[in-house]
Amino acid sequence: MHPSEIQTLQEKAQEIRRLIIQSIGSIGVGHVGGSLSLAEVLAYLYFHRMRVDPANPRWPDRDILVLSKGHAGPALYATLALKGFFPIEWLWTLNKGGTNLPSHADRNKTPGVDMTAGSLGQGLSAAIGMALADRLDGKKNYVYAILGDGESNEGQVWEASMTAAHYRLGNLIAFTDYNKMQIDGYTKDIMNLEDLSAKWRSFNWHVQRIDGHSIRAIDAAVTLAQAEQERPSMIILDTVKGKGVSWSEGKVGSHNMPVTAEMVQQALKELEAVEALKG
Ligand SMILES: Cc1ncc(C[n+]2csc(CCOP(=O)(O)OP(=O)(O)O)c2C)c(N)n1
Ligand SMILES: [Mg+2]
Repeated sequence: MHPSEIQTLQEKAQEIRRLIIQSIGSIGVGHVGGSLSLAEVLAYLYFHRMRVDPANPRWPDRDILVLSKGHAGPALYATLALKGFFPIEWLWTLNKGGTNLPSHADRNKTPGVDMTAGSLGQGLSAAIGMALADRLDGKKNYVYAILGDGESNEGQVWEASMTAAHYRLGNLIAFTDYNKMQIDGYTKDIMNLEDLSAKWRSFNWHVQRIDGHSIRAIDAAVTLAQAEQERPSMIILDTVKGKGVSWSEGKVGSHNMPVTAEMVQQALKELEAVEALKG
């Protein structure tokens, strides 16, 4: 990837972060932490890798993303709005009465959302169904799925893991947003996942573990994952919950938190400062 492309995608990730904070700020409370940790992977997928058409959200040959950790809806909405699936102004209706953007992703409400989620543990199974169907139809697309580390406490994730490997779903690329925290505390204390790479490998997946905030690393990993055609891929993203904003970064309390107008202003300054440093 050319350095200028990486720079552009890093800036896009910061833009996604600013919109996440502004949209959650407009209702005053929401899932900040697990939304901010996804900014780079979503920027990369939607602005570099996925074949989608904002003018035709249900284009049958598109690449698909299942955001299994559906509570991070605000991150997906910010990305889809920037990509042109719907007007940016919709973001200021987040989770309000009559909105098209409920706090958890809903495919029947939001253009560009490919799967409804929020009840944790189910998204990978849905992604497997889509990947199987698309392969049967002879499509050349990819199905992506994003899981949480806390979500991976769910038994259904591991049933799905076995199933995807059994059916040799080379067109399925999943990510675990390994931000080390979940709703009630640190993942290592609640249900230790380690050795997470070894677990997925033993289920016969192609596994990589990378810095989930590095566009370059994400690009290299997705490229390798696409080259693997006989096995599904898991890309474990080492991330930081609440990344990019001092009042949320690395804080368990950022999971679902109040966001005041002052906090929005502070966050916007911090996120712009980072961009200026990089530029
Ligand atoms: C089946 C189910 N159980 C419980 C919840 C409540 N819940 C919402 S988010 C969350 C924590 C998820 O942790 P993680 O997957 O690590 O998310 P992230 O850190 O990315 O926010 C829980 C328990 C839920 N949405 N679904
Ligand atoms: Mg987590």
